[in-house]
Amino acid sequence: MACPVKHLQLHLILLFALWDVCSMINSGMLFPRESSSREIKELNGLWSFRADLSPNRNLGFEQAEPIITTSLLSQPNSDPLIYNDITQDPKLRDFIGWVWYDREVVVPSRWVADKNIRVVLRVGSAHYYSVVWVNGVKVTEHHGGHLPFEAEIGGVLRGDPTAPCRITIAVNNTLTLQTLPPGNIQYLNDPARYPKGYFVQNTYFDFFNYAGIHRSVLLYTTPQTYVNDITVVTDFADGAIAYDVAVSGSASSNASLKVTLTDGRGRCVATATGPKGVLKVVDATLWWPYLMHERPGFLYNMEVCLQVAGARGEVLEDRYTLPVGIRTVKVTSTQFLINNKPFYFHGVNKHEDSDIRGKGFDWPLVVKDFNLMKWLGANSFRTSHYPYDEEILHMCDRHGIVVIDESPGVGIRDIRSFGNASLAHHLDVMGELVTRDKNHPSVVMWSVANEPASEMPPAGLYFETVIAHTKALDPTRPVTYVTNSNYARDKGAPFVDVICVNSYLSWYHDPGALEVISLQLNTQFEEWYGKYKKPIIQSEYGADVVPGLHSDPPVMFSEEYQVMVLRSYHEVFDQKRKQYVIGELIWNFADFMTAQGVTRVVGNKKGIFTRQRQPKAGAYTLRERYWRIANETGLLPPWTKYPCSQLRSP
Ligand code: BDP
Repeated sequence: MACPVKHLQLHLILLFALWDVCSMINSGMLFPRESSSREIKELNGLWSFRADLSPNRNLGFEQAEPIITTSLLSQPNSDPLIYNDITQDPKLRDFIGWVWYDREVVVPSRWVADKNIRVVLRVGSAHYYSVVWVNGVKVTEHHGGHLPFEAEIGGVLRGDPTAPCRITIAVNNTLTLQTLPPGNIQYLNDPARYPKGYFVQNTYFDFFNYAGIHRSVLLYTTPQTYVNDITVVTDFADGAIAYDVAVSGSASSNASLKVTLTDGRGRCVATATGPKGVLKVVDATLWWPYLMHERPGFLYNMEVCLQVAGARGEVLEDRYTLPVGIRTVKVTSTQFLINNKPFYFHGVNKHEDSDIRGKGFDWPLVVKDFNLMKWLGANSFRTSHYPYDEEILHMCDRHGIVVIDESPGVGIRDIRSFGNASLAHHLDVMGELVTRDKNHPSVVMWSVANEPASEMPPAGLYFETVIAHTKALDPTRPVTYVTNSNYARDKGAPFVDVICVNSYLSWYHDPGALEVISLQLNTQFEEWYGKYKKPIIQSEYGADVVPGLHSDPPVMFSEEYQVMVLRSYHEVFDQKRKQYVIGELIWNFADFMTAQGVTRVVGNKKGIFTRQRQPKAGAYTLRERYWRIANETGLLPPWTKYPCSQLRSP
């Protein structure tokens, strides 16, 4: 008789082998963590800053290559790293082109003197195209915001150990039809209407294109032979964690590896040796989503200890600890399963966005947002419309908040953005995203794009390729993109695992006509399911509200209207979630800044919270609903049982 546990373990190993064969990534992007062999020096705070306002926007390069002279920075502002909303200068708020950051850093002399130390400069994200120099030597460049990039700079520092370490980063926010997201620069040449050289940047998304350095810049160290990457695949059925450690450095072929798994109390629960193996946890505690289990977000710590013999026979060590959650994800034609139990997404779409900071990372904001999501009874969110800071994913892992991890592929709407150059870049970006986020248990699905023109002829092959590539990079997670195309004409839908549909009934379509929602939403679901027989998430729906605006009967932009839109959608969700609708994500968690336009009153107001994170009436409607759904599942732990009757809209 076949043993189911053995069968599952074999399945896991096969899956992992597949990952191995398919993986096209050689270099890892492990989140920087301190350990007995690794140190971190954060470079946050004030940097010298200057935008290149010269007519051709190229003065910095003309003056600076290869050594950055100080002339461009001769009147440095002392600005935080995102500049758009901290300035009083409208030219800088809407600036397009190169900006320059520069800073002298004190590097511990030991890092330079000890040749066994690698010194790595890491930029968490800079938008969009960046070039980095250390002491005038170009060390790296990177295309794309929202994802990290790094460079080993020990060699440069050792070149002249007496020189201070001067880091210069040039960042250009110009978008083209081949960038992700795409955009284009349009010159307006009518001399009667525009000054000479006047141009605008057009984008096909509404959020403000915050520029500059968005996330942490830091230096960290590793030994010369080091743990470069770790991949884990877990199986809930037999508590198995299959791991694969990539080692880099001159002595990598002689490295020995020990892997130790500890539980929350630091007790060792499994060990293994060698770069690849399987850790077996007896009576494993699984990773569960928030509101699905009394112990959501349980994480083990997997410590990898690498040892090599040094030149004098001494033992050189690298240690890296990865948090690991044991869980599986599976999609059927009607369900989304986590650990083989049906999971219903009742959550939000977010933006990294707040007053003054724009998209700049901010811990108090992150914590506030998690408190609000838990208050709301939200169990999930989509990282609309780009990868979020890794610290946010760590929070999701710990709190059991489920994530649909989206690439910056938003607004692929021009046919020229479906060409080979765009496709090649999209594949690279998916590689960077999967490399960075593959080990997060909270990440349950990849979204490769938002609202592309997926009815255009090249979209079929384009999305077939991007999705196949993503699945090859990670065979363990479903892949989707978010569509607002017509079900009959969408060319990418045959390749997704889950259909994610956005619709704005009674808003962008039939504005003001609340009575059409029920019929049209029913039709939407039946058409998509009828054609594809795949589970569906309502990945966006909502209505703008100017907070404090009231109207009865409800009219657009009033608090009452948003509530009515939500309720009308919810009635249909309640019928369809018994069948094949597996989730609902409100657009949006909070109001956010947009480009200026006639449909935006200082930003997009579809938040159920204001930009300052205060609830609108819609937040209470959603809160009542989400807790009711959580209570209904019967899986809610007793300590979280929420007295729905006491939840009332104000
Ligand atoms: C959707 C987009 C989202 C917008 C939203 C809106 O996916 O990014 O913010 O419309 O206009 O189509 O509010």
